[in-house]
Amino acid sequence: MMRRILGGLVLTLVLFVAACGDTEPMPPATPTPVPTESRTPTITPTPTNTIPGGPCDTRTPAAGSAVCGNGTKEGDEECDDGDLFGGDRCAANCTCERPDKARCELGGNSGSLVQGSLLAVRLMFENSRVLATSGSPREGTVVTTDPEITFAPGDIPQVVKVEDLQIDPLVLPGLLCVCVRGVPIPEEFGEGNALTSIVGCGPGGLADTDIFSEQDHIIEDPSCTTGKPDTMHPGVCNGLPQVTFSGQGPRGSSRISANLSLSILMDGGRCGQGEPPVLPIYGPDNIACTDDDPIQAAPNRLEATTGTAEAAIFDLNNTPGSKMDKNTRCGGNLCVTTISGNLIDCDALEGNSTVVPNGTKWVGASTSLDLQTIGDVVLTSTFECQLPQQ
Ligand SMILES: [Ca+2]
Ligand SMILES: [Ca+2]
Ligand SMILES: [Ca+2]
Ligand SMILES: [Ca+2]
Repeated sequence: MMRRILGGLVLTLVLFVAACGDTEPMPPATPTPVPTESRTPTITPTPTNTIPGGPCDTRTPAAGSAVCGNGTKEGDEECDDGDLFGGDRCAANCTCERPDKARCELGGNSGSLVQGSLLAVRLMFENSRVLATSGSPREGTVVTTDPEITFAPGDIPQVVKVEDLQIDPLVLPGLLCVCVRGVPIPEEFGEGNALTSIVGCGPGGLADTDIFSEQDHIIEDPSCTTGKPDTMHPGVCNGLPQVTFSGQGPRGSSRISANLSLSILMDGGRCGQGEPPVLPIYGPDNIACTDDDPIQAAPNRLEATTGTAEAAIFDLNNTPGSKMDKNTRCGGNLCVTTISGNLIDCDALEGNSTVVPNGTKWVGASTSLDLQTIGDVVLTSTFECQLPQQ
């Protein structure tokens, strides 16, 4: 079981604005410069791997046991470029990456549900897609230079380049426009990658496919060294978001970790469409959600799975003993704090690596505290691959 602390808020400010409905402009959440990237309006099939299907590492493998990431091609390794990152032709499990990308059109119920005690708001992803670069499965367990990282037999590592994460802005009509961007973390995901994932296509499936996110609004820490001072409730120390991974998913399970920035444009939900005037928040190019926009929020991590994701908040809204979980109410109905995904059809995936099979669904659940007006919220998100009907 792996436990770790996540940095922060995901998608949160959206709901604050959605809820309050007043016209006061909201200050952007810690606007920080985002590394260079560009929004790609149309799909440009230009894989970074320019070696079409052939071997990406022509060295003769050394005999003996293989350690992936040591820079030496050994045993059944197809390549070893000395790192454990993909997106650079040699995947994290030391297999050559496929030259074609696996495409997922976000459809079906793809979107996010943001819930506070008093409301629930749904935002949908439309016209959005993800193109993943895949390695290949290996027959045995892959041992790597990092003892924390191994691949079970049949695991397929994938990455998504920043330019291949094409999420159209989320619009709340009459209120605001949310720009969603992938932001690379080179030291964790590899150069230029905004997302990594593993698909467990071996007989043993995939470990750690259930995700539990919890946050405690009041923690006993007088100097608040293990939490964050609560700016809305002086004297209160907020616990940090905690994420726990557990369980063992069957063949076809997958887990993803993405680094996303969600910037909010207070433009009445126009998102750059329709009649002028053009707004200063669209930047010099007068187009919403491009690199020159003056507001670009700091990125946050999003963990998602084809298994089950659940979230809970304790001492909800600074009230000792109160909580938000699957047994409490959000906006009059039971809160949706547990959400389940759908497995990948590994046979279909391996038969046609350019398309992620229809119905594949990743889900995530996260928490945020002290959103202005609506207080603490649980956010559930769905990423479902649905190719349009022909
Ligand atoms: Ca090696
Ligand atoms: Ca590599
Ligand atoms: Ca507490
Ligand atoms: Ca712009």
